[in-house]
Amino acid sequence: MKIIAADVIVTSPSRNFVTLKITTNDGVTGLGDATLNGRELAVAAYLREHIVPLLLDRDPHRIEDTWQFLYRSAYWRRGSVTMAAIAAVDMALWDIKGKVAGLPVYQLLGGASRTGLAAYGHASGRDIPELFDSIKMHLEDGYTHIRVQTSIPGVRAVYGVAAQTQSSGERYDYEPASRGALPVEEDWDTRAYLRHLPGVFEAVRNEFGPTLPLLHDGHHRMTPIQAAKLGKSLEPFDLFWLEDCTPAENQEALRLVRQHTTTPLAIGEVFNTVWDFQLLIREQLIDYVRAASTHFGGISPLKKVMDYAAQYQIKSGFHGPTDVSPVGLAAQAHVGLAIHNFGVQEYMAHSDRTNSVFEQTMTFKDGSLHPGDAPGLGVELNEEAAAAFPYQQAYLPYNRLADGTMHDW
Ligand code: EZ4
Ligand code: CO
Repeated sequence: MKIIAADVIVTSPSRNFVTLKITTNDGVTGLGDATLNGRELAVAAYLREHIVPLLLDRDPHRIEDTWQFLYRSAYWRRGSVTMAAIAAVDMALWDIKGKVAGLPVYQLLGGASRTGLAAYGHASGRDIPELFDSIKMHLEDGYTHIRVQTSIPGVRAVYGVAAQTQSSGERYDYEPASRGALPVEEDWDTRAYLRHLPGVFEAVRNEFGPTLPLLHDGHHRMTPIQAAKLGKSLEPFDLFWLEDCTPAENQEALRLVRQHTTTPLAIGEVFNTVWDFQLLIREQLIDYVRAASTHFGGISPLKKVMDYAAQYQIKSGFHGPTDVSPVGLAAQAHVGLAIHNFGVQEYMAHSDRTNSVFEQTMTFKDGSLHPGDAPGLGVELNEEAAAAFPYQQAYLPYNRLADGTMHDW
């Protein structure tokens, strides 16, 4: 069996997605997600110009060898563009192997370790009543774990807070897909945030009781000592996790945070490789691995990092925002179903329009996510539907402090 074609499809049903489709001489096709939010076309070009020519005539069954070949032969290692491109190839080859075997990918990874995946949804509110409504709506939708993000007095726009009131089943975008030529500028004040957040979690616990697992994303905005202070001040509210409390390029910062708080920590959505987690796992500085199959080189390295993490009782919490396509989401759902040390899956649900382009066997029922039992990943791209939604330039927002200083968004 050999690869006879590899096509890169860019489509924007609700937001931009880059998909690699590999075709074999037997007519089997496999899909991979290569979406890098805000820098999509760089990955599309990397694939088209530098990877597609290398795939032709290769044996699609040699997943590990192809991964190592693409990683090592580039010489210039790691980086989000390279690793998203390699991820797409890896996923597409697992998809093909599953289809040829007649098995869903999770069966090839060792079979199911559970009946389905617990998932967390994104609740948010500009004030407490709106936040409570959003939490109730997510509970009604079946979510068993809830991420809580709120506005902060004095700050105009905050990451993770929907700008409009949400209603059940309605998709919202707090991090556009803001169509336009330039990224949107937002503001930030860490001291105001640290003062405000504990009271929000106290109110949520008072309203919803002690058992509901609550999560929060700090989105890389704090210094180590600020993160330590926040973790400590949230301890009475028993968070499931505090995510990205510091910009984790400085991994040693987490030693300081760890010394001060027992609030569980989740990190790694912007990491690209197994090696990015080496110190954090070895020193047990985190509790959850936040990698996404799409930005991490695919299914193969995700399985490897989780097997390493398992030795330290560190669990998965794979990154599943809507900028990970249904293909990327399926890829990590298969891993999550198979590994022993699954924690929780982030699940925002794609728009109906996105789901009309990516036809899926994935189900979310009674709070449990399942990739389905179709051979391969369980996602097919409707190319005719995809063609109706051409690429639209879109950037993530960015932050400035009150005095104009750039800050992490
Ligand atoms: O901001 O994926 O936990 N989830 C997140 C995401 C990221 C986006 C960036 O494209 O932090 O919402
Ligand atoms: Co995050």
